Amino acid sequence: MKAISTISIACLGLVASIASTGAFAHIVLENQKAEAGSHYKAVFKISHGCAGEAIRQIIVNIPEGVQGAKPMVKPGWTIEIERGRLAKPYTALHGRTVTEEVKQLRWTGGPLPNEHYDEFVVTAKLPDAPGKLYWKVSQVCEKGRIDWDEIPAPGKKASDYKTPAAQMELTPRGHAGHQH
Ligand SMILES: [Cu+2]
Repeated sequence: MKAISTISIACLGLVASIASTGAFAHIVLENQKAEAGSHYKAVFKISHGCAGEAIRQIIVNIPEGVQGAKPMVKPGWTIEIERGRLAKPYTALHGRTVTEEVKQLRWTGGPLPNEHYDEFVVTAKLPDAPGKLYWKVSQVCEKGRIDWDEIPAPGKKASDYKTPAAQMELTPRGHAGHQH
C-alpha cells in the first residue's frame, strides 16, 4: 500500500514539472541540436496518451539519410525493425557495402498510461548535410492514434502545427582533423 502511494506521488510530481516547463506536450527529442554526420542518441520524450487513452505502440520513422538506426531495448515492449532497399547503396565502416537501411522501428507493449511519462531511444548516424531534420513519429493508443508528422512549410515553425514531427538542427561539421 505504502509503495503504491509513493509511486503515484512521484508520477504526479513528474507530470506537474512537465506541464510547467512547457509548451511541448507532444513527442519531442531531448537533444535538438547535433553535428551533421555524427553518431546521435535520439531520445523521444512521450508525455501523454491519445485524449486520455494509454499508449500501446510507438512508431519511429527513420528520416532519409539517417544510417544504421538501432532501437534501445525496453522491458515490457517488443521491438520490430523494418528495413527497406536503398536507392543508393553506400559504403560503411570497414568497407562494408550497405544496400538496405532501417526505415521504421516499432515498440509494442506497455500500456503507457496517459498520466505517465516515458522515453524511447534510438542510436544512429546523422546525415552529412547541415539543416533541419524531421523525425515522423506515431503513438498508437488503446483507442485512436496520433501521427506527429507535420513538417513546417517555409516561414512556419513546429509550434504553428497541431501534430508537428519531432525536429532537430544539424550543425555544420567541426573542422578538427580535416586537411585544408
Ligand atoms: Cu502534445
